[in-house]
Amino acid sequence: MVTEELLEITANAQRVIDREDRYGAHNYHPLPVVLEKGEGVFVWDIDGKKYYDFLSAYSAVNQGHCHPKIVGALTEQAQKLTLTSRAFYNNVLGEFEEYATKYFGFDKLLPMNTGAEGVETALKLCRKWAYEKKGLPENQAKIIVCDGNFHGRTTTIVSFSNDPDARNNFGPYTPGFESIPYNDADALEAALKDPNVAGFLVEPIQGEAGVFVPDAGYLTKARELCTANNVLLIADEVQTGIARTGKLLAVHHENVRPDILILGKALSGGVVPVSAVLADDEVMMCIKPGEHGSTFGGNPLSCKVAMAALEVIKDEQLAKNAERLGQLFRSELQKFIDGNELVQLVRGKGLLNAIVINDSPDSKTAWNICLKLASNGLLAKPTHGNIIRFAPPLVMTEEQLMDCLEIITRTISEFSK
Ligand code: IF1
Repeated sequence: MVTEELLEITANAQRVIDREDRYGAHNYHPLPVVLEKGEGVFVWDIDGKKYYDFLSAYSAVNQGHCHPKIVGALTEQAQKLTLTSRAFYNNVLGEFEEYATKYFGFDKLLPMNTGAEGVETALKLCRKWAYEKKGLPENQAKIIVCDGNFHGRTTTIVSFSNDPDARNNFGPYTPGFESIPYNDADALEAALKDPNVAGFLVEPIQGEAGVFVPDAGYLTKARELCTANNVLLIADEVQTGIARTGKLLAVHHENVRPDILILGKALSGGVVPVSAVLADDEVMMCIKPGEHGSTFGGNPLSCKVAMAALEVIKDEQLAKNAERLGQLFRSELQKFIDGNELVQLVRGKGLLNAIVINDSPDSKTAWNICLKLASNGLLAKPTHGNIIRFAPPLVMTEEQLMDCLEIITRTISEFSK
């Protein structure tokens, strides 16, 4: 089947797509849908067609598109003061730091902008701590990462990626990283025998790899091993955090407390880029004035937006909603899968879920299903090959979820004939 049969591309949309093709870098391959408006769980394209958003901008709009409370905080602060740089104090950053450190339970917060900057900050902080507190020999600090990881797109971060698309021809690569199999506590235990290990960077659920949920107890074991070997446990909750998996943080499913916590995406509700690294004084105070920073990091506009975004998570009990609707989503979809050959399985936690299509990873089936889903009014996108991620905003109601399940099962059935 070709695109036209699966999804109509109007002349309006084609014009926009062609213009981007002509003037924009080709660093993405988007679904041929041109969006113009978003509100709550819905988005509208330039022709006024309405869709359920089942990607949530990769879990950045957990609070729903254009949440009035978050946009209100943005517009109010935007008319007062947007950016001072950290050359001076401003009256908002300290308020955000106090609010967020108490919200997540850490001594201090270092504000940045993108998730990748948050990860880079955590890596630098871990290395600094390793030399200045653990006493590792200069330039010998090693950080353990997991196969299948996705932590961003900087040259250091892709240095420890094993995804050829993310890594190839971006060398020379940053040294000091060792990759071990994900969800394998024995492999971690073996890797930690090296006395030069400074930290273990891990996603509590691997998002881009295809929503891999580790075995129960894996994070607990990782915590114990890191503590026993005086190694920092670094949790990348950029995608799994902020209530996405049915708890405020995915590590809370096992009551695990990392030494360094990385947040991003829905920390701002998808309104402006906000990321943050949280840690206790023992680690955070290793970075001294002038040793790390960012022009926009901690700007008053972002801080007000982030506080509003976090308030919405609490006020609207979005973690509880994600937990309840996630269980409903997986159980209802499982009933369908039991009678359908095309879908192998559904997996996930809270409202971070994925289905695996019963076809070769390089088949177009998952992509074509997403084209047809768009035609039927629901936006989702394959991660790798034959895996489709389903991650709607956490403000979804049960009725809307059931409506989406009808669209998903009807669409897949159309492919199964
Ligand atoms: C793309 C998905 C990918 C992340 C985790 C850090 C970052 C991300 C766990 C960096 C970013 C985004 C990036 C975007 C696609 C999307 C993504 F898993 F969310 F779907 F790629 F894996 N840690 N994830 O997931 O945050 O710098 O982007 O703010 O790059 O294609 P960022």
